[in-house]
Amino acid sequence: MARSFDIAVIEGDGIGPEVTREAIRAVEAAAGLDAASFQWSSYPWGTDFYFSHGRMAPEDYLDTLAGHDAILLGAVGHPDVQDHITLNGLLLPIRRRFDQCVCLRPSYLFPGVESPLRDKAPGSIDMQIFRENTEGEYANVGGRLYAERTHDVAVQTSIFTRHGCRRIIQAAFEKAATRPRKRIASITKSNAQGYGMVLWDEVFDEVAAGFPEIDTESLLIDRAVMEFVRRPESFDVVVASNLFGDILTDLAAIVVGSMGLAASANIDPTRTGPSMFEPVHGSAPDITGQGIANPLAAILSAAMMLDHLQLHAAAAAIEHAVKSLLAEGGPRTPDLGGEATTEQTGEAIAARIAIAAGVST
Ligand code: GGG
Repeated sequence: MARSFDIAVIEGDGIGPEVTREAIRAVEAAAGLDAASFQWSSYPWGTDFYFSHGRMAPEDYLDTLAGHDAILLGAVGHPDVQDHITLNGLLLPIRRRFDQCVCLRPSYLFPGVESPLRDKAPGSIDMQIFRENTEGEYANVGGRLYAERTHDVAVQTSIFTRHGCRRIIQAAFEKAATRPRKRIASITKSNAQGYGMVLWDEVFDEVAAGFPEIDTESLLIDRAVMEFVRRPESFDVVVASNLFGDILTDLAAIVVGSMGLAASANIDPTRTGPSMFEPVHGSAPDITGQGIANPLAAILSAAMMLDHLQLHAAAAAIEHAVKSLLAEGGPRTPDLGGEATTEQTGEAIAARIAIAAGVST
């Protein structure tokens, strides 16, 4: 039976529209494998909207999104708008409103892609990083006192709840249990952050007790960044707070070759509301409009969306197309040492998917 899905598309800023276009092209090419069809509901929110309306999206934008099966996001950010406005005016409220407590960001060294680290074998780096996504350092709790005076004060509070720690750590353990290496690393700074991150450590130990088959390690963030460079192959599943997860996933993306390959999913595990899928990278104003942005992170994020929607054959076809394109020296954008455009890369991926789907292009 054909299944149809209504996807909210927020292309956003900078290279967002360029890469999102290719993600949609890949999904359309793969949809037939699961007898699925898609309606793409496009919302012109972001900094252009901000310049005309003084806000990043209409007041009721979260209600608008609630009716969709998933959200596909490109990028947010503009050099003329402070980043806290773009993030807090669009992206972070979506994660909180729809309780997208799991931010899953895989990092994999694809065959055919070179790590900046010496002698790393294809496939040898393979991490699944679970970033807490609705509280922690991004909770947006605090305020300013005496703003615009010389003695102004800013308070920024991190929020760590037992419930919030438990659900991200539990999700990470559940993933580790499905993977051959069965390892998990928890990253905090609980020697200095003696309340919230100590609570995190306690919850980590409690959840670990339910998974005796999984090897665990707990690292402080300063040690973790060293080990991500020194021994990235040793990490399997990693779980970290909102801020640390954000930073670690940029580092991991570069270790496996490019920000242009880093996909991400913001997931509500209860499936009550829509989950959101976006490349890890931002709007990249330095290359916007040049047609050279790498669309593979957006395409792989769309594959994560398909997996979440239980369209596993379509998701696998996209992942295989990306893997084979990279392994076989197919067209690639300049960040990966190639000369292909965003569109040429997207077309090459769609052609590979079409072969898998038995459709002629
Ligand atoms: N691809 C989405 C995007 O533009 N992200 C920019 C960003 O700064 N995100 C911060 C975050 O993921 O928390």
